[in-house]
Amino acid sequence: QVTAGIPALPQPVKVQEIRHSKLFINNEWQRSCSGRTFPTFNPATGGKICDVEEADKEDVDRAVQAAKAAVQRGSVWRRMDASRRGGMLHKLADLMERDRLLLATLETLDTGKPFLQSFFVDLDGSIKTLRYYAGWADKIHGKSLPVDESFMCLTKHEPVGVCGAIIPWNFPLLMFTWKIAPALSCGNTVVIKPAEQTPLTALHVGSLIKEAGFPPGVVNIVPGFGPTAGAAITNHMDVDKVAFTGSMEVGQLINEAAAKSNLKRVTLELGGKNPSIVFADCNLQLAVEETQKGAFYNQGQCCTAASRVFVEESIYEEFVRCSIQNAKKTVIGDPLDPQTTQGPQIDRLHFDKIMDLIESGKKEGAKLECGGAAVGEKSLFIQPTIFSGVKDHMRIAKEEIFGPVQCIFSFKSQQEAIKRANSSQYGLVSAVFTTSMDRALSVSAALETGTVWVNCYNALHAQMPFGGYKMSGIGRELGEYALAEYSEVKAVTIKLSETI
Ligand code: TXE
Repeated sequence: QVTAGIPALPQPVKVQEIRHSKLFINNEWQRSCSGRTFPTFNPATGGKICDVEEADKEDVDRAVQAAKAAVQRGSVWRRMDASRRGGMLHKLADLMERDRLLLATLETLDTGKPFLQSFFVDLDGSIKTLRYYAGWADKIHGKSLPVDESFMCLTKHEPVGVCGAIIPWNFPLLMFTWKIAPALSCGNTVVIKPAEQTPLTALHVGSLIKEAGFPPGVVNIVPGFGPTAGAAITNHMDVDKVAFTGSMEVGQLINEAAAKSNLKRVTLELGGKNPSIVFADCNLQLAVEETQKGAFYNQGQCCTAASRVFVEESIYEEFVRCSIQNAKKTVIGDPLDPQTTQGPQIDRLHFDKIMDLIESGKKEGAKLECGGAAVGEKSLFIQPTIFSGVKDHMRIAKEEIFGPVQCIFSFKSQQEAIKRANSSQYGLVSAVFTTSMDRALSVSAALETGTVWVNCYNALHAQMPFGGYKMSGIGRELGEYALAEYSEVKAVTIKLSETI
């Protein structure tokens, strides 16, 4: 539909009933062994969307058995041509495109994120990730190596086996595809646990996985809670690798459980307290908009959130003033309304954590420039909040807030800004705003983070590796780098009887 040359915006669909709420094991919809279910809620209204079957240890055992059988030597999946594996990932991407409006609607219902963001960011990123790894499937290969003496030496890249995945609620579909796409491209099988707050899009994609023709057991989806279903995956002796996105504390538990069980391979994508450094020679409007997008995107619930914005002293006041103006453009409301740019926080527990940190900012002496309170009495919406005059020792300067809160600091010298930016246990992403390419290059070389954005923010691409330095994680997702996390390297050394 096109009105006066402007294409109509995509619209959410009416969801009459949730079709998939059971465990997806061996390409079948199964009840949980315990018979237990748990509710999932719409954070915008507080209403229950539906009950979902709750996986526990026994269900995870069933899923792992299915995944193990599907990846064993001689299985259909193991013997399948690599190019066909890639074709199936493309097919899955096609089906997600077909169901894009429904998936975007479900994502918004379950998370509260604005519909257009679900449609244009989460769905777009998920589909592109699947296509990117579809292309890799028949290009994953080893090398032949020139060793000393008369040997023929080559390496082969083989699947790791059964890959466990545990994902969070802030980007349910995107995290689902970031995990399954490289795993399947490399020929592994997967047991994945969505976050207990947001199981719905993963389960819908389960139905698409079956429709795309993946053999039974290749992907198994076990909605449930962390200490039960999640821990069963990390402790399992037949899970060969676990990939996790979530909090640093749970990341530590997972690494420990992996070490104590079967030394399964571990990749972790944890939190951040991400610095942006804004120099006086920057394009000010661009820096204001990008850092604020970084701080407020997805209600601030991003591991990449621009949570520490260091601004050079000479432009500090103007930067704060423009940031306040920019924050006023935020449209808080029903996330299904395409005009809305900010929805509710994910749940009451998380809402309370954010409000507690906002209070701590006020108490510890940061200057509240705008926001700082909830919207309405019972809802989970929080006003976009800006603190200026933030000092490095304050809680809001050190702890991951994961809410729509921007903290602005001032700095005098480049050296000082770099030192303060790096003085964090985290090292996920950072950003630099300057029109000097020379400065951009030297500052990005000095920042201890897995990603550095120059004059942009949240610019993520399937081709680019993503992951953290220090306590922000282990390993890399996306790009060619992620293939190494889902492959074992086999070195084959052949003695030659003579060298010609
Ligand atoms: O995370 P958890 P929560 C940060 C953010 C947020 C805080 C808490 O600061 O405020 O973490 O959020 C599963 N064994 N991030 O409580 O608990 C859980 O079921 C195995 C950063 O939601 O880490 C879910 O599937 N699994 C972040 C997943 O871990 C366990 C995204 C994440 O939940 C488990 C989300 C256990 N013992 C929160 N306990 C990011 N990096 O983007 C929980 N889980």
